[in-house]
Amino acid sequence: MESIIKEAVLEQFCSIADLMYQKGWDERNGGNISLLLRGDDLLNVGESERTREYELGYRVPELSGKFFLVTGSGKYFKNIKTNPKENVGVIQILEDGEHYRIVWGLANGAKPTSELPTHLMNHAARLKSDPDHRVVMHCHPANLLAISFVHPLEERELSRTLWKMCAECVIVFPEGIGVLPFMLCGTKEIGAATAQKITDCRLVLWPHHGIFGTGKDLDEAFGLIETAEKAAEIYMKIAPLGIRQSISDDGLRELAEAFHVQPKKEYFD
Ligand code: 2HA
Ligand code: ZN
Repeated sequence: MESIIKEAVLEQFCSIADLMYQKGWDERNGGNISLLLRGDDLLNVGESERTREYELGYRVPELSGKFFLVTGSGKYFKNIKTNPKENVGVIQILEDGEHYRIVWGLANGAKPTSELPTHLMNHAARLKSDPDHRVVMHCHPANLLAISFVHPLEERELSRTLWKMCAECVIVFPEGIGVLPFMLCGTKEIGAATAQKITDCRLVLWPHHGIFGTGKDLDEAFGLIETAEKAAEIYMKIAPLGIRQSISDDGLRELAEAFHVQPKKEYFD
C-alpha cells in the first residue's frame, strides 16, 4: 500500500501524538486525534486502490468527500511514532455522508478511533464557525480530570477559575470551556452533545474522563489543551492550601483588551 499522504504531514501528526504520550495525557490507548487533510496534504489517491468501507451509523453530510488522518481504535499512543501504518490511517467520508472508507494505514484490520462520532461531529460543527478549522484532539490530562472531581462543573464558574490561574488563559481561550455531564463515551450521543458545545468554544471537558480541544492546526489544539491543563494543575496545587488572591475581573478585562480578545461577557462579575 503506497502512502497517499505527504511524509511531512504524517510526521508532524505522529510527533504531536508522541509528545502527548510523553506528557502523560495518553495512557495505554487513551486519547485520539483527527486532522482534516487539505488537497495538498495528499498525494495521488488512486481510484483503483483497494479500500475498506464502513457505515458510520450517523450522518455528516457536511464532511462528504473530505479526508481525515485519524488515530486507530485501541491503538497505543506510545507506538504511533515508531509504527504509523498500524496505528493511524487516512479515511474519506463518502458522498452519502453516512459511510467512510479507509484509504491508507490502519493496517491489519484496524479501525478508526472509537470516538469517531465525536471527532466527525466536532469537525462539522467547528467548520460552521471557522472555515480554517482542521484538528480535533482528545486526551486524558491528569489535572483536568482531577479538577472535575473537586470544582463545580458549571461552565461559567469553571471557566473563570481557569482564567484566573494564569494570565495567558483568558487570552488563549477567551470563550471559556464547555462542560458535559458525565456520559457514556464512544457513542453518537456524546458526539452530538460535544458538538453542540464546541460550536462556540474550542475546549470541552468530559468530567472524570478527559478533554476535547480543536484548532486550525495541530499546534493550536495542542497549545489550547496544554494551557487549560496548566491552569488546572495550578488550581490543584493551590486549592488545598487556600487561595488568598488571584487575578481580578478588572485584571482579566485589561488582559483581554491588551491582547485584542473578546471573552464571554456573561462570564464577568
Ligand atoms: O480509548 O480515549 O475516549 C480512547 C479514548 C476513549
Ligand atoms: Zn478518552
